[in-house]
Amino acid sequence: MTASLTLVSHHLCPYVQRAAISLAEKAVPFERIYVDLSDKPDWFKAISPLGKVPLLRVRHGSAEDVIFESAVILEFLEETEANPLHPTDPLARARHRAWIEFGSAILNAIGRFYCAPDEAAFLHESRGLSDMFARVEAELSERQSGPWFAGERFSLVDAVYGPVFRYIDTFDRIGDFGILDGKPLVQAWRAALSKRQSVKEAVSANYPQRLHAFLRAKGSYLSGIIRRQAIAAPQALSA
Ligand SMILES: N[C@@H](CCC(=O)N[C@@H](CS)C(=O)NCC(=O)O)C(=O)O
Repeated sequence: MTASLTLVSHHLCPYVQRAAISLAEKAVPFERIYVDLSDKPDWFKAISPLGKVPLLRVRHGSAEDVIFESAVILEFLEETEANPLHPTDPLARARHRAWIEFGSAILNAIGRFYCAPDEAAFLHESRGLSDMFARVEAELSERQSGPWFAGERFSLVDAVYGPVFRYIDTFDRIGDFGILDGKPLVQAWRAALSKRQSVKEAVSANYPQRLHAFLRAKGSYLSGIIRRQAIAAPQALSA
């Protein structure tokens, strides 16, 4: 496709990352610009119907279209760019789309986990997350082999779960919450994704520090744990 693409991003957004990973896997050149979601510029409000990132600006000649919603952006890239990341079989493709949706549900659960106001809510959300990953473990156990969700071929499901596991990396630096305990296939998938170049390069180098500062400022139960750790060991978590 001969269009120039701009991915309107935010440094921490996992939905943006899935689009960046897809573009990298397809070797499609694109520009990336960042917006401050706490102070959205007028141009962004004008072109983002839901006020959310990611947006994909597609410029062809002097015309421009804007696509919103990450799942739609992924599908658009599948339809317009080479190097497919969806399987060709319709049933397999439907299953992949369903697990992408499940990945979004996990992201919502992660948001509830780090926003939980007190210990009871926090434990409830961590159990909920553990149960969701148990479902993923069961799904992976149906596959013949790794390293990716569907075996040898990296797919859009992988592009979605790479950013999911990035949260778990940061949570692990804060404490042992046991979310992935007893889930060896999920752990192996997570390890493979953390080494994939497109996944690594979907965020900037200071992403862990940014996410850590974001979580600390939430005023949640998790923020309290981070603050107490910072008092006990001032250097440990900022590295
Ligand atoms: N369903 C949307 C979710 C995107 C989303 O939630 N983006 C967040 C950042 S990760 C956002 O822009 N939130 C707007 C805000 O914080 O005001 C998608 O898949 O693109």
